[in-house]
Amino acid sequence: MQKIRNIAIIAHVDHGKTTLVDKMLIATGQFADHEKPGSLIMDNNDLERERGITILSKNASTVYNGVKINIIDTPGHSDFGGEVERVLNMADGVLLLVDAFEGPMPQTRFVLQKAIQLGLKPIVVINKVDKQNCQPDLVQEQVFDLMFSLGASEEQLNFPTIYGSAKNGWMSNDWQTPSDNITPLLDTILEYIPAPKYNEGTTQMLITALKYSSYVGRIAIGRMHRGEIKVGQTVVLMKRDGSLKRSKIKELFLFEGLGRKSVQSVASGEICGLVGVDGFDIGDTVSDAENPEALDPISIDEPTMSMTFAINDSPFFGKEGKFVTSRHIKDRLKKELERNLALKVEDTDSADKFRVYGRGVLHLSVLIETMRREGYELQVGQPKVLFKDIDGVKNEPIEEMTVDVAEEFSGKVIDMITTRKGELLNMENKGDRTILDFNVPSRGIIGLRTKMLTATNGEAVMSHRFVGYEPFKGEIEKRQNGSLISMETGQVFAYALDKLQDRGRFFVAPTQKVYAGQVIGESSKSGDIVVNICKSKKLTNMRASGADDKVRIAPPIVFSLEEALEYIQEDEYVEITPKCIRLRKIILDEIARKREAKN
Ligand SMILES: Nc1nc2c(ncn2[C@@H]2O[C@H](COP(=O)(O)OP(=O)(O)OP(=O)(O)O)[C@@H](O)[C@H]2O)c(=O)[nH]1
Ligand SMILES: [Mg+2]
Repeated sequence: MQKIRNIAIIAHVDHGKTTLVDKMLIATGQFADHEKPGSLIMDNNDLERERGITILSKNASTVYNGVKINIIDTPGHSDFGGEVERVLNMADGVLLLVDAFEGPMPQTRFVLQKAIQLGLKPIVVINKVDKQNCQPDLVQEQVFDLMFSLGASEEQLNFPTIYGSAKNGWMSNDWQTPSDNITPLLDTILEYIPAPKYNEGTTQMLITALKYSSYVGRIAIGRMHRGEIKVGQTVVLMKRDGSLKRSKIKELFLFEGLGRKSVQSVASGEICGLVGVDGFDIGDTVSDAENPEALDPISIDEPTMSMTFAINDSPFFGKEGKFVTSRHIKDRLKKELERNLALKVEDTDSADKFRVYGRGVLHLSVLIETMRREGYELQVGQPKVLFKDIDGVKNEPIEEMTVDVAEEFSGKVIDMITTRKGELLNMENKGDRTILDFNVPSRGIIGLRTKMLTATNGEAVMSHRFVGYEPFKGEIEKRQNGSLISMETGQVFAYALDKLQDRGRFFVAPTQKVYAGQVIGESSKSGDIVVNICKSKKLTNMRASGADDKVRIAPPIVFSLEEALEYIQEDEYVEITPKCIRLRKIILDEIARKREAKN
């Protein structure tokens, strides 16, 4: 028996996975609490820190009571569900975290189902018991029922439950007797999660993840399934398409703390990184050179959504970005394909446009945001869900959605979702909150979040995940309000804005530069209107100077990238530069646009 435990931390988004991993690393001396940055140690890239979510799964390890614990932190957002499914292949057990107030949510069900199917042993952690009005016992029962309904084995159903508050740094066997440490959880891991089995035989490893290093390039990450692997060994890479490639292992890594440790050999059961296996993809098997044997390939998630990525051809192009040509964008997308498994890119009939397929708005917007930080300029079209033809019938992706909202708003929420072809499945009261479960077409979810927050005073918490394809549910009414479009290229004048306040809500502020055809606001009526926002007060009428300063203008609406992507209409683009996010009509010229609309 090796002194190792391989665990993955899984949960719905925000239920506290990374906070707990951080606490495990601190409790076992990998990190002193005072060394901790303001944000989570494990969420270590800029986007993760800014958004407070995990985007990429990560490996870390620590040692407790002489046992090495390999920990895989996973993202909770449903766009990254495919990645969670894959990395579970490296684990023998999971910590299933569930928020003691929210209980099991759509993504809890998804990740738990995958863990159960793989036969992993679960430890249930009811987290956030410090929250007011939480119901740890009820949530524990719900998790049991969920596991039962997902077909868990007798052994899996015999899971231990630990209660606690990752944030406050304690775990306990009983939520009513808080402790001041997480030892009860660490002890349970050693006791309950089995040590990995040593499989006798020739070398076999499934590549389940990859990491980039500026020194050594792409590192293949996976769990040694059988036998051993050594530096200098010749191996065969078995690709998913059946082809074979010989290569030599240049370097081997184990995970140690938050970093990597170079080693000479790795035995079955360990999670490791390989350097030297050229041209690998996730899902390939690294195998013995004489007796190549492939492991079962892992499922690769199909894209559910697509967007057009185009070069920036707005009148303001190239003012802020370093990379603006179609060559730049094409090369960058190609590079991304090497590491972003759920992504697909297709050429279009225009050399300046690409169709990019992904797992959802967040998945694609993370790529766009990364590109803009690297200095790219581009334009992106409205996200489109992918329909499927099944037996001659048009089918569309359907998602299960849970909305948690104050009781008084539940009517509004139901109304909003049913107009988007959603179907109410269940409604439950929890204190003064109502929990609503729906099935909704993915189409109906695009753009819903902002609307719902506005309708519920920012109260509603919604989450959703893809469940499958169903016959098309019929047209959904489009956004009611038209766009306010700038007539001219120039500077926004406070005077003009003031005069136009009753036309709708604006996305621009005085002194900002705009161009003709730019979408500068949302009309209070349906149908687009072109307005002149660059008009100053006629000089001849100007009596007192500074009259412009006195106007009272509502502050502009500022969209995040995701909001902008979900907001635009079919004939609009989001223009993205390192400094700006602008909305625009694809056809800037008013007459040309009208002619096109007629056709
Ligand atoms: N009240 C309370 N808040 C907690 C607790 N644990 C974590 N949080 C908070 O919950 C939020 C989300 O925590 P994370 O650790 O980022 O959650 P996560 O599950 O890793 O989220 P994703 O990786 O994005 O799915 C943060 O604001 C934490 O401070 C807890 O025990 N009690
Ligand atoms: Mg996290």
